[in-house]
Amino acid sequence: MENSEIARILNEIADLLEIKGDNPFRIRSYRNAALTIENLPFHLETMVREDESRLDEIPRIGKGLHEKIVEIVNTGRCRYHEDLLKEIPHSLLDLLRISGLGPKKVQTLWKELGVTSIDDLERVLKAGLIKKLPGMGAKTEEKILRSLEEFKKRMGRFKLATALTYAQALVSYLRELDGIYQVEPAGSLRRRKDTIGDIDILVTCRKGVPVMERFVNYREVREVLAKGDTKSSVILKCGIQTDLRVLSKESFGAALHYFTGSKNHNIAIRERARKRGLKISEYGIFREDTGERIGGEREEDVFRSVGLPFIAPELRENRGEIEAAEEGRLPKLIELRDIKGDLQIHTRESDGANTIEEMAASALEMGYQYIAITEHSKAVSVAKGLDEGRVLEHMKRIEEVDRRFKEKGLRVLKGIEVDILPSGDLDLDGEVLKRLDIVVGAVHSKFNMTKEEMTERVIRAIETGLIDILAHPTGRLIGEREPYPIDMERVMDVAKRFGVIMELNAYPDRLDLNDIHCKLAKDKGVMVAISTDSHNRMHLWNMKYGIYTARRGWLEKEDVLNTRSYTDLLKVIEERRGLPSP
Ligand code: DGT
Ligand code: CA
Ligand code: CA
Ligand code: ZN
Repeated sequence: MENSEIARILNEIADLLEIKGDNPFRIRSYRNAALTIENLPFHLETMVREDESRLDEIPRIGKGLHEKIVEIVNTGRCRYHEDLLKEIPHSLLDLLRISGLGPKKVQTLWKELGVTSIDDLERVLKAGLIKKLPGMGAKTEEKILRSLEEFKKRMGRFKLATALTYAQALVSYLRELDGIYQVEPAGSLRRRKDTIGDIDILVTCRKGVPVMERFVNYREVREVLAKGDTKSSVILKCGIQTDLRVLSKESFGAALHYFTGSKNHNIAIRERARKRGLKISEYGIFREDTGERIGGEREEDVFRSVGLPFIAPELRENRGEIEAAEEGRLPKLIELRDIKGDLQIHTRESDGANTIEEMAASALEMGYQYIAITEHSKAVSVAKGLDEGRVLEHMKRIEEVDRRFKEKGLRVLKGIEVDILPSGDLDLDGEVLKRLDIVVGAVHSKFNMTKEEMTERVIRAIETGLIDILAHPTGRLIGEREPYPIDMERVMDVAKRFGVIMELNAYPDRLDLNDIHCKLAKDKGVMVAISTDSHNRMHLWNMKYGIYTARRGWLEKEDVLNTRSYTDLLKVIEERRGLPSP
């Protein structure tokens, strides 16, 4: 059983308890545990089977949860979860995915109007019944209607991290079969897009039938949509559709290229082929006149046949990569191993789960040269944000840890994630901010401003000259909250003048900057910092998702701040702070 499957059950328990109006602390503990488990860098089931007691090493998992996790791992189910589902219809949970519909409202809709599904909701919205409910009104109805539209647009797409986890587990499962040669995920997953519609897997093998048999009998399969000799489709328990195709060895490369996409990239490559008297399909590369096959076993064949070097899957969006390849100016894309440190990390002092020492120790294990500890500031009171006094106290603790880790090769920087208030003022005194090694600024409130207001707000913050890095610049939460409207071009122009670095937040729900914004930053000569925004040790491993997005945004090692050595990093910050003041 995958970690994400365990996390899904725990999250559903939290949802169900919320609809019931249960104890908020209990609900939180289920949510926290789910979040932690989803982000574990190892397979929880294996660990539990080896040594159950090691569960206690994982932060935020108490005794009650401990038992439930063991039950889920051992039996694949959880009785508590099933009992809750006897009281509350499962389809009610979908309603919670609609923004503006909290558990209280869902409960009211259910009890008062008998709404138990999205379809029901649409029906009562059309009939105008919601505004008549106690505590709802026309405004609420309007808002729910808009959220519903948004929900329907994004429905059926999954976060990259979720899809990758499931795909990788499925690939290893398939690889165990005798007579299977190649197994490659293709599609948007291979391009590392931030959301994934479905998983496409390509296989070559001695015989197709046993592969298909193994595929449809995978323990994570919920439903078999189609089962054939060369193509099968299933829906996994998590809801992701997965297509498996069996290919001949001679056309594997051509098929890998075709099914990797994107569609627009494919169309452009085929057009290029046509001009050269060639025909490229998922079966191979052929001469148009004679029909003679000239390649297709390897993906490189496709590019070579149209006179191009290999183009990395992440770039294949027809956003200029073919022209760049033609002119020999493809970027040398950044890799995970180029990263030397992490510049957004929370600890227990605000809303993180681990101590400074614990985060430092994990960073050291990862081979980093530095990390920055960046707690929230006081405006984010739910996250126990720090006021000036606590910042100064915390700085001493960071210095103390830094002293101990220095000789081991890791530097711990004194940072903060200071709130950008709606006015554009910063949440902490400038004199205090100046004493920190690194200041990360971020918007965490009042997302409903107009584009002009939000742009002004962020620009004002940059113009204080006190911010080194602008964190998660659009505030999006994938599948949950749209980015707030903001004029990114203007923000980056001002950032450039002030030497401010844009963050690519690598947390799987954020990936913010997105790929297009990364490219924009590069084109404008604005540097990017890839940070995990870690709230516990395990989150440090999310760096890879940031790298994927950076690669989709054409970023090279030089474009990214935290590929710099410790001394060079300090130089960049120092230079920025030395720029002529506003
Ligand atoms: P997704 O699943 O929505 O996240 O996005 P993709 O890119 O994985 O799209 P999918 O699964 O529909 O198809 C996989 C690849 O197959 C796609 O990237 C390119 C190729 N493909 C699919 N349909 C067409 C088509 O009509 N024309 C061309 N040229 N290629 C196509
Ligand atoms: Ca796909
Ligand atoms: Ca597909
Ligand atoms: Zn933040």
